[in-house]
Amino acid sequence: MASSGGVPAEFSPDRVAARSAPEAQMYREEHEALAEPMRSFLESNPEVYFVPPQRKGEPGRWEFVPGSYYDTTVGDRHPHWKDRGLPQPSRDIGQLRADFVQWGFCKVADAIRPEAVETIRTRVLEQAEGERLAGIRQKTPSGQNINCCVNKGEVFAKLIEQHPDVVQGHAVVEQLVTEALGPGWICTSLIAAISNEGGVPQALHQDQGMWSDSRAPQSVNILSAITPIDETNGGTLVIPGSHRMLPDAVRRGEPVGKLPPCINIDAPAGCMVITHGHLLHGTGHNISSAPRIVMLNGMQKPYMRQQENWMLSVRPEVLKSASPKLLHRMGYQATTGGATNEGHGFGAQGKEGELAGAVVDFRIAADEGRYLRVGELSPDSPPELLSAPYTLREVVGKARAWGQSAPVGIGVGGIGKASAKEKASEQKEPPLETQCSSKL
Ligand SMILES: O=C(O)CCC(=O)C(=O)O
Ligand SMILES: [Fe+2]
Repeated sequence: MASSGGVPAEFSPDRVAARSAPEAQMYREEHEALAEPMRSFLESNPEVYFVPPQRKGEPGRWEFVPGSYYDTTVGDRHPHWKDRGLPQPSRDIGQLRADFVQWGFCKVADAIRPEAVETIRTRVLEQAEGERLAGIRQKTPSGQNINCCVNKGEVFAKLIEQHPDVVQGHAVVEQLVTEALGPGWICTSLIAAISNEGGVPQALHQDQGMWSDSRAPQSVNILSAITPIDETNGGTLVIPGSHRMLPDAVRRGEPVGKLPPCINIDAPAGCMVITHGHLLHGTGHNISSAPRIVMLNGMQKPYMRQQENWMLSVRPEVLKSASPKLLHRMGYQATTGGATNEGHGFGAQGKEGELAGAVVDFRIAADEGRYLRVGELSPDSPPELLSAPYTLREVVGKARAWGQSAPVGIGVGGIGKASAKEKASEQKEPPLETQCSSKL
């Protein structure tokens, strides 16, 4: 049976819609289950709700409802929490690990060097004012966010890569993140979250809504206190232990019940608070007159899409001076299953500095207006098209010159031949010659 234009009637959009009622759809229960555990959490905990942001021209005017989730204090002063051993700032990796597993967060004391804290604080405040004057301020219900910080000061690039010049506690922090996420983790974004006087509290949320039944997280957030934070200036609200309570309910197939109350996290400047992706949290409200600054630096599994689209947004100068570690962290290393570019990156493991998966040269070529992509080719293509200086050739040639693999079958001709020096210092990785499309 044929309909208009000879297209079989089964393919007509109306016919498809008529046969795709919700009951007919496959995997429906699983997709609907994505509303959980937040739906039952909100039903069972009515003191948690979305606080409508202030209206324009009425900063500071919102209805404070006593007894709500944000009407709270820090753990040490909270009647429910004060004697329960909530995380304290620590440099002891054993203690930090135990805190993270039990409570869903830990506080790495003195993780950032004091001089770097000061540089970040000054830079964030200047940037905030600059963006306001430029008319591009990114307002939030709590105050103001500075996005894509990597473009806005060298100190931020070093914060993302946890360079020892900035993050003196990097060994502890990176070890904990690696245990939480497994090897190969990358960064999702670096944002400065400023909470200003009168801002509203953020809705409680999980940063990781996916894999809602997992024990280990797929993402963690590193919240760096740049000003001291506490209950007076919007210290991050959290429900300690919620990173276990919510997934437990999902695994049991039961609704989430009544949860314990929120606290405000308190932390001195320079402390890094690492949070589990399933932990319920949100910005608190600031009743002090000074801005509160927390750097939000999420880390995640390498196969998840990143929050910041660093492939497009990073400034060329930042990319050119980026360390292999920073490039990796921003997702510029393909993993065979992700971020390959015109096929370059198949066979790569997503490691730092691995030329077989390095995609930054494509971006730099694009910036310089010389990215030549492979288009339609055929046996009838003119010779100049067949021998064109495709950027793919250049990138693959560079990887091969260093003894690293490239997609099977790509001839690199004379382009990218190794220099004697390069040959002498070949990388230690064994060449990967297989083309595999399933590895993440
Ligand atoms: O500002 C904070 O304290 C936390 C912000 C946050 O959790 C978020 O924006 O996802
Ligand atoms: Fe968050």
